[in-house]
Amino acid sequence: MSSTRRIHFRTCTLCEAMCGLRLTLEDERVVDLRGDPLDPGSQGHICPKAWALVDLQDDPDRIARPLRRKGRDFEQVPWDEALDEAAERLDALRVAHGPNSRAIYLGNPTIHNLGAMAFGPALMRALGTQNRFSATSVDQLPHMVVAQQMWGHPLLLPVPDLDRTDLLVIMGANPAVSAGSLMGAPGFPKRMRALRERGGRLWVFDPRHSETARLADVHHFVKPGSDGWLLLAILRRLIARGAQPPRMGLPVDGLTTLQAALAELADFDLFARTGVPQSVADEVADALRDTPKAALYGRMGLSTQRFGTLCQWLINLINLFAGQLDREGGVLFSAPAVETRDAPRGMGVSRAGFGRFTSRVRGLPAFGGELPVACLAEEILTPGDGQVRGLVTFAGNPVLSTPNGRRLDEALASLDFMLSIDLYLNETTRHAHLILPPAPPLARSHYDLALHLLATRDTAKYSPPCFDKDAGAKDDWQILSGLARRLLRRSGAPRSVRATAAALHALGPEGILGLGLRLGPHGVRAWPPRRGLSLAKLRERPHGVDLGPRRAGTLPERVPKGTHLNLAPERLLADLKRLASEARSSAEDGAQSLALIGRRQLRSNNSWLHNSERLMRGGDRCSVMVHPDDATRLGLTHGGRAEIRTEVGAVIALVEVTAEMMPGVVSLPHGFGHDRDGARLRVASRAPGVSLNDLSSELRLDEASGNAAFSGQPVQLRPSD
Ligand SMILES: Nc1nc2c(c(=O)[nH]1)N[C@H]1C(S)=C(S)[C@@H](COP(=O)(O)OP(=O)(O)OC[C@H]3O[C@@H](n4cnc5c(=O)[nH]c(N)nc54)[C@H](O)[C@@H]3O)O[C@H]1N2
Ligand SMILES: Nc1nc2c(c(=O)[nH]1)N[C@H]1C(S)=C(S)[C@@H](COP(=O)(O)OP(=O)(O)OC[C@H]3O[C@@H](n4cnc5c(=O)[nH]c(N)nc54)[C@H](O)[C@@H]3O)O[C@H]1N2
Ligand code: SF4
Ligand SMILES: [Mo]
Repeated sequence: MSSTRRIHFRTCTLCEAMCGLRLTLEDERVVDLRGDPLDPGSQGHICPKAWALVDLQDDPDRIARPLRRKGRDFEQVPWDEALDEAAERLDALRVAHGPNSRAIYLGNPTIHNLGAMAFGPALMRALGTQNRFSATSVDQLPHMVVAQQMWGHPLLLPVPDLDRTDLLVIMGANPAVSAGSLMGAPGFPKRMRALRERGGRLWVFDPRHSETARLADVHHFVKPGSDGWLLLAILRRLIARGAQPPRMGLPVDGLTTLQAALAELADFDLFARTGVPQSVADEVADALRDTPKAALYGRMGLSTQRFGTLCQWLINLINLFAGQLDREGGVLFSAPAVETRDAPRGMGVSRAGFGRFTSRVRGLPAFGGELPVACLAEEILTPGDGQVRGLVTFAGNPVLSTPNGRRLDEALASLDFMLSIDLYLNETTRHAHLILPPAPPLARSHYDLALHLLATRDTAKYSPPCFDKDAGAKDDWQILSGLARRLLRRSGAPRSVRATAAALHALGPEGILGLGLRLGPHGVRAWPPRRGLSLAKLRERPHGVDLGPRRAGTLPERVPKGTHLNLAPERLLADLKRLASEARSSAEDGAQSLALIGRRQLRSNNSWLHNSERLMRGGDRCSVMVHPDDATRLGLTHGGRAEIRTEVGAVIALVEVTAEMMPGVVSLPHGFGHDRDGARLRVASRAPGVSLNDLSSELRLDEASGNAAFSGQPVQLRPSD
């Protein structure tokens, strides 16, 4: 019998790089997977994680049917019964305790999922709760806050012009491993080689000599959490040398206020605060200004620290004063084929910024209609009016991914009702009363509605499903929409609201995408109709479409009408004062302690690809990295074990002694800790590791945004058996 062979092209949905994949199938089994050289964005690049898409498809642990808790176990339930029950139990909570008694948490894979992007907002509207949480507040919230405060659009984020810049300064990011974040950077090492070949330079500031630092011309250790000072020193040098913001095509507010606030700051000893000499800050400032094409970029290490928002504000200001904001070779705004002017609302993010409401227990402000996830556990555990009694998790694993995960773990066990829409029975979903599993990534269609906004090149690509769904399986969008419509019916929503939900359902993700493409800047309305982008056109181009290099000077067209560029928003000025007051009180975290930072690995993705045999080869990787001097002082040996303790908890991990670390800093990867009862993760539980977030405190926040401040948490280490 002859075998049937076919080739399938699609976009990888695992990270922001959006790599083009080329899969070869024989008799419906994937026998080869490689980068698609004709994909205009990734140009043939892929990373080892891509194979995990195949592993997900075949994983016997992946949930195939809805599950209902029965005692300590789960039983299968038919779809309609499961959806009806979910709606009934969520609605019963509304009737008894009001809409805010139900919370929702959206995890990171939501953004990589066409159906979830298109129908997540429908579920949120139907729930009508203020208790909305997501991975945003353990990730990129500061960037959104700063963009909203400076130019009124929380999702319009400047992205380095990687392929044209001649100087890239990276602080607190490791794109050689992560493939870039808020900077889709497939094939980052190759692109850095190209930078070097054209005479360009890469400078890295990181408390670890990371994989990215290894590619750099210059690497400096910087004390975790101290980058605000370094950035301040750079900005002050620029201004001292007479730099002025160039014309941006928008009225500029706050210049004198900003200059006055900077002038008011007392001088400080940069080296003592950061470990970086003043001369280096001066050099960075001068190089950013004197190199015609240069970009400063800061990511997770900066976003998730106590002054994360301040850092991102200063980065924008430095790029602006150096003449690199919205400039070719500097940092640019992407122009996706599906227009983003209304993207915030479309994606369920309110443009309202801060101040609409605050969290019940701690009074943390909501941003964009969402509360910081660091306060989710207390909202569940604290009795009283408005207490959260029901929770929906969608594509998230907050027990491992949010600060003080142990406390949340306990909180979840106390809920009246928890629904998880997820592929796995893991550390979080084990608490659910109902689990609704979607079809896996290779069995669904894809278009990146959000991530093109953050891409280093404008492209568009539609991927049809590679496999048919199993009989009786549902896509995420069908689950979200099905649940939303049931909730609307139960709560007696007006007929017009229900009709809109029904119309959207009838359109489905493809219909919504098709409309978005036609109405977007490259759609049929912009070009002669035959040449414009449409879904039909994308279907004919399986490798995707290149929309050309990104343009400079687009900020004025992209922001809401009447927007001024605000250099000195009050909230950020207040944060500058907060930083300065720490200088006076010298609030360094305990002298005896080390500073803890996180780490990402090439063969791992947050908390959820640890069930892939292929990625997990090679034993225990959840090691704590320690500098040799610290190891000697503390009596720790390479290959031995250490207890790592914070005010929140303690874990025991394998010790890796390495001069990669800055003295005084230790690093543990995040996303591990797969040893909890009731989870069904056969591969992951073999090398479970420990959870970094059993150590992080939910009280340690970037105050300006409410984002979790992971970096620089003080820890104590001692030898353990
Ligand atoms: N392989 C792989 N790729 C991924 C992921 C993954 O889990 N695995 N996750 C994806 C996700 S969700 C995201 S958001 C992105 C994140 O993408 P990145 O931001 O590039 O990734 P991180 O590895 O978190 O990089 C943070 C860097 O900051 C350093 N750092 C920590 N604290 C500080 C500090 O205080 N100051 C300075 N200057 N540096 C500091 C760390 O040592 C580390 O090198 O990666 C994405 N890509
Ligand atoms: N200490 C510390 N904590 C961190 C970080 C850190 O660097 N340090 N990084 C933070 C960052 S940047 C992020 S983004 C978060 C991630 O935090 P989360 O988003 O909460 O967690 P993930 O590990 O991404 O878990 C994803 C979940 O979605 C499920 N899933 C995967 N694909 C799909 C799908 O298509 N549909 C559905 N319905 N479910 C799916 C998986 O089974 C898994 O349960 O972690 C954050 N936490
Ligand atoms: S870099 Fe990201 S998008 Fe590219 S193959 Fe790896 S996981 Fe997929
Ligand atoms: Mo993330």
